[in-house]
Amino acid sequence: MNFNDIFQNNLKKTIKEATDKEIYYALLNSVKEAASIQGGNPADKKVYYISAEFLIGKLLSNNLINLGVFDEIKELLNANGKDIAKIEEVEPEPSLGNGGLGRLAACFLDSIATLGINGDGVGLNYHFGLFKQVFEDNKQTEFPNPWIEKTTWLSDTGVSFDVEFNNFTLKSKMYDIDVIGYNNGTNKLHLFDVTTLNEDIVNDGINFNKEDIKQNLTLFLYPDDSDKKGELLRIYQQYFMVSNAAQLILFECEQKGYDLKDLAKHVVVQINDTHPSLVIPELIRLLVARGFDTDKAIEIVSNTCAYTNHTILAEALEKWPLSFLEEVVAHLVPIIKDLAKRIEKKYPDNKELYIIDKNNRVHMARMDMHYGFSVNGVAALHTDILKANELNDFYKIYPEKFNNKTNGITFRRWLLHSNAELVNFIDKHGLSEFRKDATELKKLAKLVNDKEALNELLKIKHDKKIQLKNYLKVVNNTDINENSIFDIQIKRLHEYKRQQMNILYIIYKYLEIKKGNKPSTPITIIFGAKAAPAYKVAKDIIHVILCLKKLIEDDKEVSQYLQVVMVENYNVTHAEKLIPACDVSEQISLASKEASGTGNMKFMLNGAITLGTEDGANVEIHELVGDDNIYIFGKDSDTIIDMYKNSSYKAVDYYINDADIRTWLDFIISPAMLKIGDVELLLEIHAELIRKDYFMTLIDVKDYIKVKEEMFKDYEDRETWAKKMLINISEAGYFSSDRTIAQYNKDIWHIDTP
Ligand code: 26V
Repeated sequence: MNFNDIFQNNLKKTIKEATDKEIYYALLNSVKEAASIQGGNPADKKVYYISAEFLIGKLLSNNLINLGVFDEIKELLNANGKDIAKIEEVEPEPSLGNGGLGRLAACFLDSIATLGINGDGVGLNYHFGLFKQVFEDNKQTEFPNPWIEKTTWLSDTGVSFDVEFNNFTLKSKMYDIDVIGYNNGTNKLHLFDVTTLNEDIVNDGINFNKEDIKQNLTLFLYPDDSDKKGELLRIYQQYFMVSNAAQLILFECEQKGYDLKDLAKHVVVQINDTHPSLVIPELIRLLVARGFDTDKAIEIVSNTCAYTNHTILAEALEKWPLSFLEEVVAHLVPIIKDLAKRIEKKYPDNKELYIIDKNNRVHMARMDMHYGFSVNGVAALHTDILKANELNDFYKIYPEKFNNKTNGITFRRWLLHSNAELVNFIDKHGLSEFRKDATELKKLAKLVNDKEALNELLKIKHDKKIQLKNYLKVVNNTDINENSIFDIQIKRLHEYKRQQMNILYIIYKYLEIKKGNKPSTPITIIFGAKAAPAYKVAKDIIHVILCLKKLIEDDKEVSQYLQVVMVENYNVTHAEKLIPACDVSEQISLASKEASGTGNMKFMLNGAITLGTEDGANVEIHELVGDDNIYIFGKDSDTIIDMYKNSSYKAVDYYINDADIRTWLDFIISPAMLKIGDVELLLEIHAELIRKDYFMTLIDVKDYIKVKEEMFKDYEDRETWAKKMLINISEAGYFSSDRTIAQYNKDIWHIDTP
């Protein structure tokens, strides 16, 4: 196959004559053609990775990289006066995920295909994604984020299933996106849609009639579920997703002539968080409909399904009222009740194991653990906490089901694509094998005393900072100082991630500069985060950040030394520019609450140094790089878990007893801030932090500021800092999602690879 020929054929005119858009569409069509020529990853067994989210990002460049033709095409375009970066800009980015969970699913698909594993993703084709974030009046507003154009990565497969709800049946349409393995076969991401969708029912931002299921089902990911109608819509979405998945699985098995009694020999279903959990009763229902008795159907399904847990936060573990399920999919309810009864009979004395609780809520995770063969957490600490606390009752009865799979990231996107300069450096030092075996990066450590190499690393970082500066000018209308320290916190906005603690640092620093204590090197603190539309406190935190940004911008005395940036509509594309330019990676969650984090891995791989708590995968980063190459602060997870048990944290005590903390908090409602911001919102967040602070910002804030200041001081010794960068890059190989997926396959999936 000659990709170049395919491309010229699709373009139908010379590159010089074509517009960037025409080139993009021609490349897109060429990639699809090449992928179909390349074929799949055949095996007797197949994994179906079912997920409500796949945060795939733009696809063009990554597909070219995985096909092995990126450099060739880049040069060809160059020779004809075109710039691949400009072509990339034409591509719309789908926002089919909230954050880490959805991006992980995308990294996993890349690695599954790359390792030659037979495996497809299954999800929903949300036309408007999560939402597009726009800042107005220092606040987040939400708009639809359409991404499906006439020429699109989606291919209509012609496959369709009927999905039955109580009062109507919906016809699905299956679209596929190619998932091209790096130098390997092509798998599929199947995105299901309804034939009756109507985009025009969206009015005024992201509002629409939540009850009009036929027309709204695949409009948005996680539409606001702060009321009953929203919750019901989520159940409609989830059932639609899993019923299609289950029908597809059985259809493919029957097509291949497999005996469904051996389903578990041919299929493994990976349930990504609890959103796809209804696949368990749905598969049982379909098997019973095909003549299996219930016991046998349950046994088959239990040997087929595996569950991944992504959070210990109780409020994020789904528990649907049985009455809601009755309203949407009554035909699943007898099966769920039967599954629940069996457990009640077996373990009558432990209500914590019950699938249906005394309030008639169905605990989805519990169903997964009882009727699946594997339960995994996503980082070592997270899995340990699940075993010892949240899921301890289950661990006691099913120790053999529990396993850890520390998350990973695809190096194709987060290194090869986003940091060609660093790739060059690695190649130059003879380590190009890292493409096949990421642990090859360890050998970079040999350069730790090589001044020239260390200077090269610093130069690369500086170049990436200039690139980011230029990028933010265009996309965010912001001018940043490339000679400042880039301190970056990019992740969904949630109180447990403690963006508010970073805010308190900014206030502290602002006041220090006002007092005349200027930093040796200016500091740029960059945020990127979307807040769930109904999550009030998160939106208030964004408001504070934007107000502080304005306050500092307008203060010439301070703004030369401290700048605050909030990147609008943070997404994968922005991340690809931000991460390579970062010096300080903010990973400051309340210990025990961040299951893993994956941004932390991307930053490390690109030579940023972590400032973090002993939480999630930070713990493993710490172990790998050692004390000298990471900055750890704050209370550990054991202490925090105990404090929750004893309800011993009282934010107000910190406010009363610590004058510094009081000063920083009160700054939020100072006249200068009230002049810029919304008085009500600022008062609200101020009160929240003093009265409640559920995620204990104040317990760690002083240690955080102390360690952050040490870190900035250490930044001044450029050579020592460059050594830290080098060690971080060299130890990042462990976090390749190829390693993670190889472990999933070895321990859970057992699929033969070439
Ligand atoms: C979601 C929500 C939504 C409603 C408000 C409260 C709340 C709290 C937490 C969550 C998280 C849901 C699951 C999730 O996204 N987990 C993330 O999964 C990543 C991939 O494994 C992991 O790196 C992150 O640490 C974890 O938060």
